[in-house]
Amino acid sequence: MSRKKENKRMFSKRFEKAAFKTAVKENVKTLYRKTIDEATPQQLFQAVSYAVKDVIIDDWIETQKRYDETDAKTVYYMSMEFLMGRALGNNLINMTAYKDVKEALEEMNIDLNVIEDEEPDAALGNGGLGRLAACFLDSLATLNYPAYGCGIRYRYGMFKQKIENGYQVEVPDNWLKEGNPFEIRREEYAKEVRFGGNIRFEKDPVTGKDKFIQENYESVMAVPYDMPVVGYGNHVVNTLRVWDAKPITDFKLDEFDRGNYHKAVEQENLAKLIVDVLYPNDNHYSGKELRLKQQYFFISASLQALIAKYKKKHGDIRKLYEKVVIQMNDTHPTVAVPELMRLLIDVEGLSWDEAWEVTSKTCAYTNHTIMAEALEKWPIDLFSKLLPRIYQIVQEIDRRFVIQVRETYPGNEEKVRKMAILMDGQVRMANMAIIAGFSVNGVAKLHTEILEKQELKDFYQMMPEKFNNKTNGITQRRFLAHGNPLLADWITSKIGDGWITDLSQISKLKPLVEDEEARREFMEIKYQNKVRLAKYIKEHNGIDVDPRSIFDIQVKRLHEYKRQLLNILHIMYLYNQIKEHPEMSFYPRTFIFGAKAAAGYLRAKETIKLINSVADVVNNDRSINGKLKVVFIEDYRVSNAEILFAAADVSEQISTASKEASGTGNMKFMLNGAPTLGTMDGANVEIVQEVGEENAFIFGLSSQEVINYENNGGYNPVDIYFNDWEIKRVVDQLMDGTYSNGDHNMYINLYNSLLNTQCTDRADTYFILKDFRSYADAQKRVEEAYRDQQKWSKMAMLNTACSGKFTSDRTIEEYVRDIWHLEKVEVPSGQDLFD
Ligand code: 475
Repeated sequence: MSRKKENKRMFSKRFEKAAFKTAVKENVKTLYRKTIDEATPQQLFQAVSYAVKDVIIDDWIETQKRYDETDAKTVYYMSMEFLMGRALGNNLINMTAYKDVKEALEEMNIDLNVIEDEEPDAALGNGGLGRLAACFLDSLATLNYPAYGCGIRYRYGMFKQKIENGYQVEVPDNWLKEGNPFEIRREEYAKEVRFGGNIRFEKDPVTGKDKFIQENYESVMAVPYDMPVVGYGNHVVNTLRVWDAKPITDFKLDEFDRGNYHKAVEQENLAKLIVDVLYPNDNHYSGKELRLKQQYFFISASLQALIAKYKKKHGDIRKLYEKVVIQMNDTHPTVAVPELMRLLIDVEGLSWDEAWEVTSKTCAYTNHTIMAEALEKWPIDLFSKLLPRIYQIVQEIDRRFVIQVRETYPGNEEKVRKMAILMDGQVRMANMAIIAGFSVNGVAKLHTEILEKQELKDFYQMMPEKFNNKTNGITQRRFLAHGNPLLADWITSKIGDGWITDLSQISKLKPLVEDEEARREFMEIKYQNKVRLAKYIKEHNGIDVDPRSIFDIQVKRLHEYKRQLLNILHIMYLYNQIKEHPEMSFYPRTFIFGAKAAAGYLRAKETIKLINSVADVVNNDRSINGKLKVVFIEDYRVSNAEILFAAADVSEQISTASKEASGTGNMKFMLNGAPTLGTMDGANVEIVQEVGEENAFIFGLSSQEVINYENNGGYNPVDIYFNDWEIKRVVDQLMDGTYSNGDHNMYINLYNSLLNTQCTDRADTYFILKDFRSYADAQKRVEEAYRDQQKWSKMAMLNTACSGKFTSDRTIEEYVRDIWHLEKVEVPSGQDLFD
């Protein structure tokens, strides 16, 4: 039997173990001229992955063929970020072959978990927004919807974080160095992308139409790499298409530039630079020219490819929106609007009005943050120099829109000032996305309400029909089936495996909450997962933590609004109390952090140093008998996140109310049975609604209270500082050398951020001191609740049982119903066809 045929059979309904083992052996031999026993773990990872890919390929071909035959409408999810994590384990889960493969490898003396650990995370994203895109791709494939993810194949993804002497050090993430077994380079679909130069205007002598010719530009070739996105148990394989750049080879240069050595070198440099590295800022705009180049690069290439694909089957480009919908993941891909206009007008020959109809029926926009510093506003001179033709189109979109505003609100120039795209020398990308898109959505109920009532109020008033909410979700395939196999198997033994593709079924666990034996089993699994994490911590940090202590975990990007500082200040406060009252009863606690700080974000980096310094002091103080441990997990990323969520007792979701658009980590903790300790912010609100306030620990200002303080003033942290001596003591400990070996300046930026109005426009911008007491009280309630293990186990189990709403499958079905209007396409298995 050919290897291909063997592979096809081995993952079909009955797993062909022998065929699989042969394929792995053959791969080790052909790739490395080695036997299984001689191969390194990395070589085994490659060999296993190629065997798996071989099977995926058949379903991939079949899926694309079915899409073609059915001529189904397709969503293009445009995103600068796809935080995919590792592929091998997830692909095996979704192929429903994980256990079989694990067993087969065991028979060859290979540990699948060890092999999985050889795979670098595909970290092509920062945090929430990028991971959401990855969860959406998983759900789209699992729900049989035709979809492409379109993005950039960064040579370097999110930096690796090392902790040296308590400080974050960024190390380049050379994730492709061993090769990526799952990707396929598609040279034949390469597209040219042009930057800069000038636009010459001509009238076509024959048609009399205006023609715009770009001259003296620089250009690069965009070359796509396709990565398979495997649906769960349905033989669907969708595509994540990420673009690489290569220089235009000499013969393709303009006539004018042929033999221009200098220009050739320049284009080579541009190609290298453009896809070199992911910008590591989360919830933050960096107005760098290279970033705009990246945006236009992948958008232009993706749109050219999508139009070419459409035209293969369809004659009338004016009906594009019937077969294509483009979802813009925040404003980063918003240049899709004028680029689609350009392609339709300049290349396809449509009139402005025709092009506008197509564009505004094709593009939709998701907003992910209301943080002012994240708003993309490009300086007009930068924008127009880099994208001269695009800028002309933006000007025309703006001109026409402003006329409309003046018609709607005669004499109200304030409206124009607030809503125009071009204002004060800037191109406001969000305004363009809202004006051109047919849909504008927020990512949680509260977030969407804040958009409608505050941030985007004027747009909402003028075009309310565009606005809608799509509460985020997460994929239970990765964050339960793969990340927490013990709990996954237990749930399946109780309620069947329907939850894997229909998470609403997880509510069937609810009656079991009253079953003492079930609760004991549930807690035993949590304990085993805590042991697994304790082992990880011992290996990576050299710290002993007690799996019987409360595992209190805050893992997410480091940002002031997420308030890791509140968490660590509270730990300092607890430590003071334990030292002062050694006799006081105190349930042992392990506080665990994981967070990357943007490289240039000073206060964020100082917070990391503070956490590590507090960890040093507390963990080495024998007088507290191990009651308190603090652990900072180095290089928090998707792969170790899976271990952390499974092991958590308490989920820290403590952002300043109104600032966290949704949060998705909160959902991953809930799914894994960790109650939320949090503010009424983002999706926490909906989590509490599902699980009941008595099964969460809620504290702090409401979003309305925060917004009122922001608008009217009336909060002065100095009052709290002087009236609450315990708070004063911890704040002073930032400066007195307790956590800095006597250095009085180490945390000065943190100290000033809390108290000093000269350093920020408002002291304690994120209401840390204001919420401190309320947070400490909530932490006290956590301790009391945990002491009652019967009560706690009910709470924990109820969190899992009530998490059904937060699957990304539900989110995707809502996008499909309200925005994308796709139809499901069934894909027969290879076996049904050929055997
Ligand atoms: C929100 N990232 C979460 C999540 O909707 C929400 C990346 C590059 C440049 C600027 N910003 C980013 C974000 O804005 C981001 O990750 N936003 C997050 O999106 C998914 O759950 O609350 O903070």
